[in-house]
Amino acid sequence: MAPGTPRWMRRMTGRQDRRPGATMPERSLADGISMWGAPASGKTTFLAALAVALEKHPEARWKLRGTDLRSSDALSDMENAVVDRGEFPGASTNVVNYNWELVNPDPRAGRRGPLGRPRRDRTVRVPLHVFDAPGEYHNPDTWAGTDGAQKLVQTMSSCAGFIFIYDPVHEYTHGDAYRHANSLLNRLDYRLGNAQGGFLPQSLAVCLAKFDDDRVFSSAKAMKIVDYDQAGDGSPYVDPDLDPERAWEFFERMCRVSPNPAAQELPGLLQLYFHPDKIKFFVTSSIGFYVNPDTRRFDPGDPRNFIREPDKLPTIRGAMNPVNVAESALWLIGKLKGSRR
Ligand SMILES: Nc1nc2c(ncn2[C@@H]2O[C@H](COP(=O)(O)OP(=O)(O)OP(=O)(O)O)[C@@H](O)[C@H]2O)c(=O)[nH]1
Ligand SMILES: [Mg+2]
Repeated sequence: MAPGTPRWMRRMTGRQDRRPGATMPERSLADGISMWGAPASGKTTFLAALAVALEKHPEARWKLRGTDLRSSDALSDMENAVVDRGEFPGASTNVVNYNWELVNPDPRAGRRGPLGRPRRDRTVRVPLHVFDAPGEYHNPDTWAGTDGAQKLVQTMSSCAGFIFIYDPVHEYTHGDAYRHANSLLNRLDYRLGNAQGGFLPQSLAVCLAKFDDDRVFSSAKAMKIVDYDQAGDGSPYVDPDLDPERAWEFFERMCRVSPNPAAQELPGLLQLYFHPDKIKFFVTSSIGFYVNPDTRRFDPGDPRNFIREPDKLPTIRGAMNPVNVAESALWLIGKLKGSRR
């Protein structure tokens, strides 16, 4: 600033602009992640599957734990419902937040080293603050009149990452994904869009959900992007590190199933708002495919892991075998660790 600048002007420039309508920098929630997606796209089921997915992760076994009693109880309730009783969560009715921590245990901690001294405890602990809201709160037609929905935009602004769930099965009948994304992105951009490069500062895991559904699975097979876990139970999966061009091509293809042509704009829209280094696409399923408990193998002739009967709520048929749930969450958490705002 020029040496002759009046003192009042110097004071102004160092401050946040608090005039109505000004873009306000949000207070950062460096370990905060918000779930985001249309109603019934599978956000809460994804969270319920997260602990199981982390425990089953073949390379790094992580434990998810609550850091307060409420969050700890919520975690066990969610896990018991999907794992023990085979129940899907009910539709969310308000914004809930969980204070969790990821723990990568160190079995050698405390053991005596070669010189007889106890080894250092190398347990890794990563704090995780998760928000889950009803998909309806992302609906611009209703959110303006709802306190909870308005607060959600504020909460999301302060989070460092989002898990965006795109559900092609729901989209096929409802065609509402674009609407739930576009208005929200505009609101977030209004608050935060003056970050470097003109992007939103958050990282985004784009999760195409319900890979286990026959139609999604067939489309992935038709695109030749499905692998099988030959070393394990033979279950299908899509490589989380699939060539990004092929990954986005699959996303685009799954957006074309929508009766609403606006859905085709969705991949481009997301790429416009998030920096290319901070966005990644995953093909996911929270429940995964059915694995025969006798043979412990996936049977291509009997892949479906849910039971849907007329006039009854759908239930989970066998063990939970989440696909790319841990992988997408760990990728996002890795991004947050590297970019504390
Ligand atoms: N096939 C299959 N269906 C799933 C999966 N996850 C969720 N579902 C189905 O999708 C429904 C909705 O899942 P929720 O997790 O409640 O969806 P949500 O996005 O939290 O919904 P709201 O809270 O209403 O916004 C469930 O009741 C299941 O029928 C999955 O991995 N595979
Ligand atoms: Mg929910």
